[in-house]
Amino acid sequence: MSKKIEEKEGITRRDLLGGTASAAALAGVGGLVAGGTLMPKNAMAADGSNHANVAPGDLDDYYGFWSSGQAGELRILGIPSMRELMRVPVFNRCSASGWGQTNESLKILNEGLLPETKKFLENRGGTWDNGDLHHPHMSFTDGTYDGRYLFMNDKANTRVARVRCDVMKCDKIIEIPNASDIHGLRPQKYPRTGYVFANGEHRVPIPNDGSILDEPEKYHAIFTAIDGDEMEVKWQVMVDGNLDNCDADYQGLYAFSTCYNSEEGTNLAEMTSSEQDWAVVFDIKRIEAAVKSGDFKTINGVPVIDGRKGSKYTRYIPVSNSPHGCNAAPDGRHIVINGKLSPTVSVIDVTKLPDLFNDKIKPRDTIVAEPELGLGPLHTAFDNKGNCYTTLFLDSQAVKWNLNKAIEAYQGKNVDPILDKLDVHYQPGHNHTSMGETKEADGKWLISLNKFSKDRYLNVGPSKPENEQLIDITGNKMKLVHDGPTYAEPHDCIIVRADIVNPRSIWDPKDMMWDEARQQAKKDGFELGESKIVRDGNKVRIYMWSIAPNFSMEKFTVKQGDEVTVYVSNRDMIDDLAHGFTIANYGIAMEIGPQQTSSVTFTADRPGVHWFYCQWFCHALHMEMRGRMFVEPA
Ligand code: CUK
Ligand code: CUA
Repeated sequence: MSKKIEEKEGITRRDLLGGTASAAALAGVGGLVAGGTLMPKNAMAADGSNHANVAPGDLDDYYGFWSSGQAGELRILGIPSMRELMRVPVFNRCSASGWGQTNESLKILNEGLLPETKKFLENRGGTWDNGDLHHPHMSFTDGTYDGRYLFMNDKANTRVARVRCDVMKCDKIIEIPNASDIHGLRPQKYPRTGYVFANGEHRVPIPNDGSILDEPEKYHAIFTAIDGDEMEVKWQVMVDGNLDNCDADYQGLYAFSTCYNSEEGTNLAEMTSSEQDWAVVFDIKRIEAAVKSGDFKTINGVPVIDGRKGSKYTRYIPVSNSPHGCNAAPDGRHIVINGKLSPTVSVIDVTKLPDLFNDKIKPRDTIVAEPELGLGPLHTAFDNKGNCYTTLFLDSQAVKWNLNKAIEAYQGKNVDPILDKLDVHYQPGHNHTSMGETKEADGKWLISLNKFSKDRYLNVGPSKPENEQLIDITGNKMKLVHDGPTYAEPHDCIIVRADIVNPRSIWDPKDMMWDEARQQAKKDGFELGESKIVRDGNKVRIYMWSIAPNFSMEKFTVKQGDEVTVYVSNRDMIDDLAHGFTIANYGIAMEIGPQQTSSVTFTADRPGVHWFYCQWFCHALHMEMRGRMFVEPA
């Protein structure tokens, strides 16, 4: 917080702006624009009566991209207001948008599944409708976010998804072969993404065909490198132990994973029995050379490199029992491994890794600091001043500590690296700072994603929201400024400067998302966007357009038993003018954004009159925006 502002007793952003914020007005206030430097006093009130410091109509400084855990979607928040701006369905089924029902979304959901999964799903509706999305991360170019894509994992069904940042919709989902239950996920930071690294957390027998149960030595964990442009698995590395979280360096040379089960046990007692586990380091250049030279086994079509102990492709750095978070510092040099069951974090210096891989030093020689921070360190975030912020799950605290001081203390100097501790409410998992996983970390905001809210909100019954707290980190002491409840269960988030993210306002009508619809219309002899009915045996294709408040057809007729595909092209060109298409008592609903085409296929097995209507409020005559499907009895 700026001193100048503090001195002006009682001044608020609204006072400064006369109630409506504008960039021009802000520019006059000595450059105190960016979040954190201009904090109205009432935003800091503990009673939560003010919704942080973004006035109605004013825009946030940052996009927050949030996971939703077992809810399966991606969420977009504005930071610092913590306003939820959008939900992007990814691994879940969405009633509002038709994700999981439209032909366009089903193609994305299903085409990247492995053959045996497709077979498994045949009698289960054909598609997964759940997922467990933990880690959303943006694509990088040269060590910072580039606004192209967001990548995210599905721990429940072993998938990796990509969201296009130009339209904020998922465009690719792939299932990862050989691995089981993708957890840690990070994009390559340098030179660009490039690879997306993904950890298969749970060890399973390979092949997992039912011939092996209690022979843990035949279980394996798999580290995967995916090409983020093609969304294809490029190579995998088989490792000892399991894999938890991961990160990449700023040089494009190494990737890192934490391992919490070096014991390779299959139950809790076995998994936590030894004093030490490890962080695995992957030598990307050596692995790429191995892929070229053929030093791998092809399993399910993917080159799998043996990176178990003794391999030249990996090194295992011992750290205390059951480490969890893995975070590369924006100084480009240090990787923080978070202790979880140990009160310490271990700091790896990446400049020592070439010597480690050439066997000139021992694995532990790469550790340059190991400060004791408190109980249950899970994840660490960074500012632009060499400070780190670590969540303490068991202590319910955020701890701020200085990296250089921690290194000095490890060298034997009598310095305390801990600068501040702040109570959070309660039991934090991930945290994140504004731009904190890039070289452009700016030290403005810290988010603490707390697993329990307990008494922080009105009681809503036995199921309670999580609690996400916004902390101002511009001063020496951390300042809690906002509580935000969220539904199940955001593990992780990133906070991206708003100028990096530039989505379109309306779709390009030529977007590839509905290319199959376009090709089908062409085969049927016209351009998508026209209003036509095409009968092709017992297949009927209804092509309609919508312009508020009309569908191009008041009614259409099909026969009972027909396979019907309805294509709706929204020809409105107005910002925010989405239409919907719902068929009553047929379980059909989808969204059609401005200039978008959406389609849905179903069997017309219920005779009679069925109203279809627009379910996205679009016009004063929105209620009247409807028509009839008549299904003639067979
Ligand atoms: S994990 Cu959830 S608190 Cu899946 Cu990133 Cu650490
Ligand atoms: Cu169109 Cu509501």
